[in-house]
Amino acid sequence: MKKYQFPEGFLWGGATAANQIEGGFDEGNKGLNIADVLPGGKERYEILLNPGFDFEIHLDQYHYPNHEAIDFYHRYKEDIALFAEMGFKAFRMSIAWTRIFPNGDELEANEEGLAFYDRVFDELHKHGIQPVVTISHYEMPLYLVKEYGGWRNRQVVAFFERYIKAIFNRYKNKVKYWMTFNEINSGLVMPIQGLGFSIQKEEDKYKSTFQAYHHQFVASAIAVKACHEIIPDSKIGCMILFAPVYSYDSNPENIMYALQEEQLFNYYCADVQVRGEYPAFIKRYFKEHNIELEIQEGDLELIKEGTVDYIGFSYYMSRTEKKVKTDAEASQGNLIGGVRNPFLKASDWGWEIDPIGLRISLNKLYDRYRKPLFVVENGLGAYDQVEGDGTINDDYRIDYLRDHIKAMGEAIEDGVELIGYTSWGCIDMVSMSTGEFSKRYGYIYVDKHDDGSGTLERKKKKSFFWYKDVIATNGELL
Ligand code: BGP
Repeated sequence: MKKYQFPEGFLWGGATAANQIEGGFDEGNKGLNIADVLPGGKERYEILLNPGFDFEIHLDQYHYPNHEAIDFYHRYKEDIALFAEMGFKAFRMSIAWTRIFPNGDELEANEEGLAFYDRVFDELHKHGIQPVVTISHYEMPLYLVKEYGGWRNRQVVAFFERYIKAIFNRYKNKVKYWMTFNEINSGLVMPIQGLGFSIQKEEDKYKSTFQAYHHQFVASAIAVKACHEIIPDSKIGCMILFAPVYSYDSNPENIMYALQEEQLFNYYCADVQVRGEYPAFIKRYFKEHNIELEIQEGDLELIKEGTVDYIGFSYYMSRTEKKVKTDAEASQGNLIGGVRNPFLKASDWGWEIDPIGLRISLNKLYDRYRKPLFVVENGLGAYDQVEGDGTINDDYRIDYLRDHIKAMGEAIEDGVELIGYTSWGCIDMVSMSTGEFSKRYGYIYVDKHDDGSGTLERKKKKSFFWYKDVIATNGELL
């Protein structure tokens, strides 16, 4: 059996997001954020893809899974001890902006929120685990969405700056790895999550989306510069949802189409954040969609100065494209579109499983940018079964992860600089796209169900012991 060589100090671990694990949605003076008002189940999917939700809480109508989530807010010690038992070197988590600035536009940070993350970071360090912190993971203060229109409004940049300076100053001795916006490019398909839009008017959809992006790019550059100033020994990255785009066949029309989709979805944001300038291809796109950005004096210089140190990205699937496609060919459940790839199997949610696609992604990103890469999300959402004896035999998850880790090993041999792997959902949590608990990713099972019932008890799955061995042998024992 082939043995893979992962670099010394490789950051093995797991990844989470505040709104999907913490719960305690109204504790510690926390304000409401977008995730707090998204219902679970089918409604959520519709809302994500068809913005127009009124963002009010309808307690009598909907179940809000993020309100209690898996109660990490109260159980973080127990959970971190389990991560430590697996040997985690790194734990990716996010800070909820609304714990620090409940409405988003206050002048002073909320001490109770700051103190909560102090406790979490201290607990991680106690176990020798490096926190890797996402500054904004699919949530922003609801107040900023309703009163200011989310990232469409330039004023939000200043509020964000206040937020990041508060957390950099507070945690400068505790957090060395940072990331700005989670899956920043996903706002192209899910503007609610990524850009904080509520109602998108069809007529100004393009303009407002790309204007909001411009504001995020400025905010990201401000964050990078501030991070380097306040925490000189830190590394701050971007976070891209990367899904390599394949042409369905060798028809040049389809190859060109796949290339354009790849440019827009995979590279548009990354080019700005990594190279510090708008890519050449976007000029034509803007012209064809009548987009004229409002760019303030100094913005482009700032973007040039605020380039990231590494590229964090999530990888779940590839995408296969065809210029003209019928509904029957469309891939099922794949949030980012495309047609079904006849060579690939898919998860129960229609996400196509393609480990070679991860090797391809790593090669593409490294060829283009020559910056260290960090796989900060990857994993299999599956239905798990607790057996009569209490065991959870998730061999399908082990197979999935093993194949993807091997693909990373191959990419390292290809010459790619890869610094870490934090698989998604190291502990079961609320699913982002379905708002349900039954789509599980964890090495740790949480007794919590789609209707909100469950004891919240944690149980180790078979994959827990497998991943522990992988980490202990630095990827040799797969
Ligand atoms: C990514 C998000 C995560 C996450 C993961 C799995 O897009 O960054 O927040 O949840 O996907 O998605 P899901 O939970 O919908 O299966």
